[in-house]
Amino acid sequence: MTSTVHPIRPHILWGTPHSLYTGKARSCLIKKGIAFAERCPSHPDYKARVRVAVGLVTFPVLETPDGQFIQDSTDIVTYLETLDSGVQPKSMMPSTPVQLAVAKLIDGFGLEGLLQVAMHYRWSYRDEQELFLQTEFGRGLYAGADREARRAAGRRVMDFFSSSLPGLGINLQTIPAIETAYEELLEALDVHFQNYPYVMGWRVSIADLGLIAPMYAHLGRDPYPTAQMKKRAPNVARWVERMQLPNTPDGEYAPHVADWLPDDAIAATLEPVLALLFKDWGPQIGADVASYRHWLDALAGLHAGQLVNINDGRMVHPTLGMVSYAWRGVQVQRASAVHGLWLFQLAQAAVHAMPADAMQRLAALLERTGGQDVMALRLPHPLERRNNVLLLQ
Ligand SMILES: N[C@@H](CCC(=O)N[C@@H](CS)C(=O)NCC(=O)O)C(=O)O
Repeated sequence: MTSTVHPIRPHILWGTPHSLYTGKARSCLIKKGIAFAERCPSHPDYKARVRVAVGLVTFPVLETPDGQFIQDSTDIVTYLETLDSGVQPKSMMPSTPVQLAVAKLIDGFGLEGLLQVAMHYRWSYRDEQELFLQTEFGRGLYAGADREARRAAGRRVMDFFSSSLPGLGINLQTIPAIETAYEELLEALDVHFQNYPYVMGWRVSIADLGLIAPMYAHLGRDPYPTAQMKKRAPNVARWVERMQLPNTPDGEYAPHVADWLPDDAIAATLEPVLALLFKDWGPQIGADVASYRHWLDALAGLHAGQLVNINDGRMVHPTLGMVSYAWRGVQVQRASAVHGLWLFQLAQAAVHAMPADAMQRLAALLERTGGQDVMALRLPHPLERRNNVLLLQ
């Protein structure tokens, strides 16, 4: 079903420049050419209307011209796909089966699999970017002209976010592996973006939107990691810029048809990226699936609509407790990420909907990229997102 883009009131994107998940929603609006205004939570309406409607202190939130408030960057993209301007040629969802499944997988990898590295480079190098971070956190909270008041507003919330490092498994033992994994990913992406402007080829997709979340606000905007990205992988830095531009000034590439690759093909240069996705996100998904199964087994009775979280509270990042797994020669201990399971489920749904011939092509791709075991993982019970939280379906 399609609805009409409101002619007068624009969409309002509630979020901030330094917010990881806002970056996904913003790039989607920009690339679809949908008029929108962006507002920070410092605006009085955030507390009065947005927070109340969403039931959580978080962003991004998309306020639609007809008065809906949509939280979650993935739900925002799903909604934007239903608008008139979301139909071809602006849809973010590849129309062929293997490309769609791969794009959804990369979407999830960006949003959850790369959260750890994004938070590491923001907070482990805090001393090198303290003033920037104070100003950026303050930008979301203080709208006045007093520079020191903005920095002070930022300082007041920064410790909350930097304290999330242990829960993400970021510590002195894991940091070398986190950095090596990221450097390998940058290298693979740099080669890919030398060949193509977008993840799935010549046209932007949901894969770019998931990946831009960590790659913009943290890794491509905070001073320390941005310098690393520019020095090591300038083609990735250029893609980050491209994702903020409405049309595609892709004149740096040889003449091309601005579409996904023909015949449901996956670019050869994307295969090393997928291999890293399975290697680096796979162990986390495996541990999270096991912790979900364990949690379900311990429930007295399972009922649809039950909140999937360690306690009964509504949380932006629900968890079922700590998990532990081996990864790149270290033991990672971190909070399980229920949201990552939901994103993995969305990718798997695309796999299960495939016709047999596509499944065969996907199987060959998984064999080449080491993804068979990861894609064979099964959630013990489907998750559902409703009323801005994750529930048992
Ligand atoms: N799944 C949500 C996550 C949103 C999110 O984590 N937003 C951050 C700001 S970028 C936040 O509100 N963090 C506060 C918290 O974790 O409690 C989405 O995709 O929009």
